[in-house]
Amino acid sequence: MDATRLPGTARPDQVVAHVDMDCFYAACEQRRKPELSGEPLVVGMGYEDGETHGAVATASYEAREYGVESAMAISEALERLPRRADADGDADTGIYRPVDLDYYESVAAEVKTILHAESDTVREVSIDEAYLDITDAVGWDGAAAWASDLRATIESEVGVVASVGVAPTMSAAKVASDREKPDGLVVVEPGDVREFFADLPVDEVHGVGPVTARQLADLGIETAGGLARADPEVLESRFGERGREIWRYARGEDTREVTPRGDPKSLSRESAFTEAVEAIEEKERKVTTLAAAVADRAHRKEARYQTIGIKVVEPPFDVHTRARSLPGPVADADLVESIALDLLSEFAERPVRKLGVRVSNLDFSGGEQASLGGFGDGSETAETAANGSPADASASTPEGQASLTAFDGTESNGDTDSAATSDDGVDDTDGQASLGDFG
Ligand code: TTP
Ligand code: MG
Repeated sequence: MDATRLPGTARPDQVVAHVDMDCFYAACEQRRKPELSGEPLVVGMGYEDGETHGAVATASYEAREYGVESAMAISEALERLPRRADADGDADTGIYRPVDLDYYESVAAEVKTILHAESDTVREVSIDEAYLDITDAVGWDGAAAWASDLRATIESEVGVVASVGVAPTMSAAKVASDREKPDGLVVVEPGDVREFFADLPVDEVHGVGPVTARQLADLGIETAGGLARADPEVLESRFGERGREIWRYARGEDTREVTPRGDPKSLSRESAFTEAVEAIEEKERKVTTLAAAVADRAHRKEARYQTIGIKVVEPPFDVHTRARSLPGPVADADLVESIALDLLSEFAERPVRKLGVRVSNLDFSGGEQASLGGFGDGSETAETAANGSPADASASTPEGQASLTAFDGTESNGDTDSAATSDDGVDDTDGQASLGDFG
């Protein structure tokens, strides 16, 4: 399809995808306890088992049918959906669980790794949400099929469900991902943006909250289409500069481009086997390929790294991470390979369905820095590190330098910030989600 120029879009052919996980914290709980799937499930912040304090972080879509929603007091949620007393379960009762953020961040990191494999331009905006610029990687012709494949990959590889919106602008993509939640996919092609917005309630326009929506209703504006047709002068006099901004958004105009923030905290590649593999040779082959790919990625980004790690997924979703830190940053593909293989040896006998290699503790200072005093000597460090061979996350290298990091989970937070709990935590994981490329 030919790209149609829209007034106010940053690039005429821009293709933006917005990915947002469905009832994310609840979905994570359901992944870890499949018997919770399909149940009314409430995840409470500041909530403890059996108590009534705290607030709803999220609720499964089954629980939402009882009127339970994010930010509601747990006490109120309990009135709408009483707590289930025993495992057999009564009708019209729900299961309540406390938030386990470390776990959700580890799941989010797996999703983000897949997203970073899809495009070089990914902006993570919250734990369960990201924008991707797929203009070059996919384009309009393949956008719908790509989004459908992406959703399938996330569900099969991570075990949680994403809704995806694809549109020519960030604001339209965000609205689109929300449109058919849960389990939704909406593609808004360039010529259709105005029409797509026309009948939406005005509070779905980016930048319009409940207060502004009420004020707009006073002006007789209830839909995005109505807002788009309103006089921008009137809006500006009423709401200031923001008035013109929401008018533009309602018209599908949005000049923002998807920009990743900051330098990546880590670089990684991962790849799944079609089915679980036990043979060590096959695992080693994959780790060798992944190690080379990660080292190459770091080379292209002019990054040196001080920590080298692997991720091993045992079926179904049992994620193990091992890492080893060096005394100083290096850029050495052989070292990435030898350490990764050494870390893998612990899993020689175990069934594995997915492997990953990651470098972190990145240094972008480039070659101008003073000599590292031998830290760059790969073979020597490799030998030392290989001898150290820490077999689990509590072990340390002989130099006592171990800062063992994880791809996900609590230990990664200070290091890779991979779960992107905030806007500025960008983990440029460059994962390999497809089976073909490295197989
Ligand atoms: P959202 O994406 O807003 O919500 P969600 O993923 O639970 O549901 P949806 O299917 O509508 O996308 O937020 C992501 C997570 O952030 C959510 O699972 C829990 C957390 N959260 C809170 O802790 N408090 C809140 O008020 C909201 C809105 C979300
Ligand atoms: Mg969500």
